[in-house]
Amino acid sequence: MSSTIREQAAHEIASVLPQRAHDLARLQILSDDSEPVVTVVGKYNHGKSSLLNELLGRDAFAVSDRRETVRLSDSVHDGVRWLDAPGLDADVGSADDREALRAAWLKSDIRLFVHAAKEGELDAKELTLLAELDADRVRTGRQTLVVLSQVDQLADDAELQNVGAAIDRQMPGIVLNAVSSMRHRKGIEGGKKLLLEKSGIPALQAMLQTELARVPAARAHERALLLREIGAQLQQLRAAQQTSLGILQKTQQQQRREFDRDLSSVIEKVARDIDAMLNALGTDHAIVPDTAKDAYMITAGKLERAHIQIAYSRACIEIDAVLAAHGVIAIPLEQRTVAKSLNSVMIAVMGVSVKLRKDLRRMFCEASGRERMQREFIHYYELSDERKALAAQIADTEASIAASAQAALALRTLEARA
Ligand SMILES: Nc1nc2c(ncn2[C@@H]2O[C@H](COP(=O)(O)OP(=O)(O)OP(=O)(O)O)[C@@H](O)[C@H]2O)c(=O)[nH]1
Ligand SMILES: [Mg+2]
Repeated sequence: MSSTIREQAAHEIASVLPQRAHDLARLQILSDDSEPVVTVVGKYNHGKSSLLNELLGRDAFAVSDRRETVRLSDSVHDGVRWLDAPGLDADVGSADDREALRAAWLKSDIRLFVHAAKEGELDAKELTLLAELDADRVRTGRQTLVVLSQVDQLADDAELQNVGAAIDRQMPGIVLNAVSSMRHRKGIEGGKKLLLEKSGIPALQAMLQTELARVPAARAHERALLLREIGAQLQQLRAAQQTSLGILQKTQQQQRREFDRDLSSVIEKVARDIDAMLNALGTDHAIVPDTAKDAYMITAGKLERAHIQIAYSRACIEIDAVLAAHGVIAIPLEQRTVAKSLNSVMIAVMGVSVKLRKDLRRMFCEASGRERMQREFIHYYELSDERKALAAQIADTEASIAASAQAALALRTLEARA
C-alpha cells in the first residue's frame, strides 16, 4: 500500500480523534518497515553525542563542551538509525526540549537515557522523564537503557558505587549501564584492551544488540496495540455520537408533539368561545353601514364591531401565549419589515383586525380555517430560532457520525498490512 494512501487514512482518523495524532504518526513509522531507531535522551553536556560516536565507532555527531546539539541529526549504521537529540535543559518547554522529546517518543524504538555520573542523583525533570519512559515501555514494549556516562570523572569505584546507590534509592531496581566514552576512545586509539573493557561500551553494545533483535516483535506488538486502542476509541466515539443524536432527535420530536398538542387545544378552545359568542348575538348590525349622522353616536353596528374585535383580540392573546411558551415570537429575519409591531408570527398568520361575523366564522368555526392556522403556526414554529438551532445541532451530529464512519473505514486501511 502506498504511503500516501496511509497518510490520507491517518489524516481522516486524526480529524476525528485529534488526541491520537501522535499515535497515528507513530503508526505510520511502524508500518513502513524502516530500520530500527536508537535515540539518546538526557540533559545537555551529559555526553550523549560522544556516546553515540563510540557506539558507532566513528565521529558521526558533533561533540563539544558547550551546548552543542541543537537539532535532531541522524546517522544510519549497520542497519540501525542512530538519532542524536538536543539535551533536555532546565528551561522547560523550549523548542529544543520539545524536539528532543518528540524524537524520543515518536521515532525511537530504543532510548538511551544518558545521565552524567558526576552529577550524582537524578533531578526532578530526569525522574519524571524516566517514569514516563518506563510507563511507555510497559504499554508499548519500547525499551529504555539507562546510561551512567563519563564515569572516568569519578574519583574511584567507591564513588561510582555511591552514585549508583543514590540513584537506586530514587528508582529502586534501576539498571545502570556505567560507561566512559573517553576511556573507550583511548582504549581504541592506544590498543588497550583493558581500558576498552573498563569503558563499559562493549557491554552496552552487547545489550543494545539484544534489544535491537527484539525490535521487530516490539514493533508488531506496538502496532497492534495502537490499532486496537484507536479502534476502541473510535467505536466509543461513534456510540456516544449515536446516543446524542438519539437524544436530540427525541427532543425534537417531543417538542413538536407538545407544540402540536398545545396549539390544537388552544385553537379548539378559542373556537368554542367564539362560536358561543357568535351564537349569543342577535341580528347582525355590523353589515349596516354607519351614516354621516352616526359619527358621534353609539350605534348597534359600532357596538357589534367592537364586540367582535374584542373577542378576536382575546382569541389572539390566548394563542399568542401558547406560541410564546414554545419560543415562537418573531417571524424569520428575512421576512421582517421596519414596522416592528408587524413582525410577530401572530400578525403574520392572523392579520391585524377582524370585524365581521363571517370572517370570524371562516377563521375559527370552519375546519379549514382552523387547519390553516395550525399549518401556518407550525410553519413558523419550525422556523423559530430555538428549533433551527436544534436542527443545526442534529445536522452537526449527523456530520460527525459520517466522519467517524469514514475514520473507521480509514482504520481498516491502516490495519491492512502494507
Ligand atoms: N571526561 C569525559 N568527558 C566526556 C565524556 N563524554 C563526553 N565528554 C565531554 O563532555 C562534553 C559534552 O559531550 P557531548 O557528547 O557533546 O554532550 P551532549 O550530551 O551531546 O551535549 P549537547 O549536545 O549539548 O546536549 C564534551 O566536552 C565531551 O568531550 C566522557 O566519557 N568522559
Ligand atoms: Mg550532543
